[in-house]
Amino acid sequence: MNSRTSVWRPVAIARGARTNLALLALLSAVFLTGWMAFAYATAPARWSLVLHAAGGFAILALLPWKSMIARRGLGRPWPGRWASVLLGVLVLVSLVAGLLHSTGLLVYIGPLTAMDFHVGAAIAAVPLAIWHVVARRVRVRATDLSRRNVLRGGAAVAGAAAAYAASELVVRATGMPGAARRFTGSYEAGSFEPGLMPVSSWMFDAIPRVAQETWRLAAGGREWSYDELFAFDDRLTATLDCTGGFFSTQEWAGARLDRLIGKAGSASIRVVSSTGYDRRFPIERAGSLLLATRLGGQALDQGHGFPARLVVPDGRGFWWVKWVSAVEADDLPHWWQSPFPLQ
Ligand code: HEM
Ligand code: HEM
Ligand SMILES: Nc1nc2c(c(=O)[nH]1)N[C@H]1C(S)=C(S)[C@@H](COP(=O)(O)O)O[C@H]1N2
Ligand SMILES: [Mo]
Repeated sequence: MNSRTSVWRPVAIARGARTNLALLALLSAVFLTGWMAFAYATAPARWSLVLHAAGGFAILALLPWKSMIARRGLGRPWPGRWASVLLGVLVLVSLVAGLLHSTGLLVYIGPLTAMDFHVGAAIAAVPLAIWHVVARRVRVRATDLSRRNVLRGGAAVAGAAAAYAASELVVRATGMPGAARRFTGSYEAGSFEPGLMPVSSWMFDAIPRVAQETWRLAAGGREWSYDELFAFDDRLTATLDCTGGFFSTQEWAGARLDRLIGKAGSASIRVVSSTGYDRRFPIERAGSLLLATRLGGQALDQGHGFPARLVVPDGRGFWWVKWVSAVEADDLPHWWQSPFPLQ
C-alpha cells in the first residue's frame, strides 16, 4: 500500500499542476478577452469573442480533471476550502450564464440579463481566484513551458476552438434564438420602436428627475436652454449596443457636438451627466458625436436620457452618456479616464 502511494502521488501531482496552470492561463485569457470585447463595438469585439469563447470551452473541458484535484484537496479539512468551493460555484455560474446567453435559451432573468450574471459572477470570482493561487504558492517553472507542454496546450486550445465552432453551427442549424446574435453577441430589442427600447444603466445610476424650464446645458463657454438645444436638427441613425447583451437601432436628432463647443483648440471633450457619470472623447470626434434631444422624432423620455443624451456611433452603450448637463473641452488627453465607468 505504502509503496503504491509513493509511486502514484508524484505523477498525479504533476498532472494536477499542469491542469491548474492551464486553468490559470485560460482564466486570465478569458477575463482579458471578455473586457476587450466590451471595449469595442467594431471588429476587435468579434475577434476577442472568438478567443473568449474558445477559452471558455477549454475551461469547460478541464473541469473533469480539476474536479479530481479538488476532490483530493477537499478531503483535507482546512477552513479555506470553502472559499475554493465558492470560487467553483462562481465560475460555474459564469460558464452557465455565458452559454445561456450565447444559445439564447435564457437571456432575461428578471430585471437582469444572463450577461449581467455572466460578468458579475466572473468579477466576484477574481479576488477568490487570486487568493486561491497565491495561498498555495503556485510557481511556474521553466519546464512548464517546455516545447512538449506548449504543443500540448496549443492542441488543447485548437480542440476547444473546434468545439466552439461546432456549438455555433448547432445553434444556427437548430434555429436556437442565439442564431440572431450580433457580432458583439448582443440581441436586437425594439429597433425603430422607441417605446420598446430597453432602459439600462452601467451600474448604479438611477433615473434623475430633471425640470425642463430650469435645466441648462453648459457647453462652449455658455449656457443653453432646453428650447435652444431642441432647435438643432442634426440627424443620425445609430445602434446602441449595451454590454448587458441587447442592441437597438434608432433615429436620433439633436446637436452635433462641434456646433456646441465651437473651434476650441483643445485635446479632448468631456461629456458629463447630472448624475456625475462622465466619458471623455478625442476632440476629432466632435463632428460625429450627437447630443440628442429626440428619439424617433419625439422628445426623449426620462429613461433614455431626457433632456439630452449622447449618441456615439460605433461606441458601446456605456459611452452614450444620458442626462447630459455639460460638455467641456480641455487639454487632457482623451485616454485620461478609467477604460470603463466606475459608477
Ligand atoms: C476554475 C478555477 C478553480 C477552481 C474552481 C478551483 C477549485 C479548487 C478546489 C475546490 C480545491 C480543493 C479545496 C482546496 O484545496 O482549497 C482546489 C485545490 C487546489 N487548487 Fe484550485 N481551483 C481553480 C483554479 C486553480 C488554479 C488556477 C490553480 C493554480 C494555478 C489552482 C491550484 C490548486 C491547488 C495547488 C490545489 C490543492 C490541491 C491539493 O491539495 O492536492 N487552482 N481548487
Ligand atoms: C470566469 C470567467 C469567464 C468565463 C469562464 C467565460 C466563458 C464564456 C463562455 C463559455 C461563453 C459562451 C461562448 C459561446 O458559446 O459563444 C461566454 C460568452 C461571453 N462572455 Fe464570457 N467568460 C468569462 C468572463 C467574461 C467577462 C469578464 C466578460 C466581459 C467583461 C465576458 C464577456 C462575454 C460575452 C460578451 C459573451 C457573449 C459572446 C457571444 O454571445 O458571442 N465574459 N463567456
Ligand atoms: N448618466 C448615465 N448615462 C449612461 C449610463 C449610466 O449608468 N449613467 N449607462 C450607459 C449604458 S451602459 C447604456 S447601455 C446606455 C443605455 O441607454 P438606454 O437606457 O437609452 O438604453 O446608457 C449609457 N448612459
Ligand atoms: Mo450598457
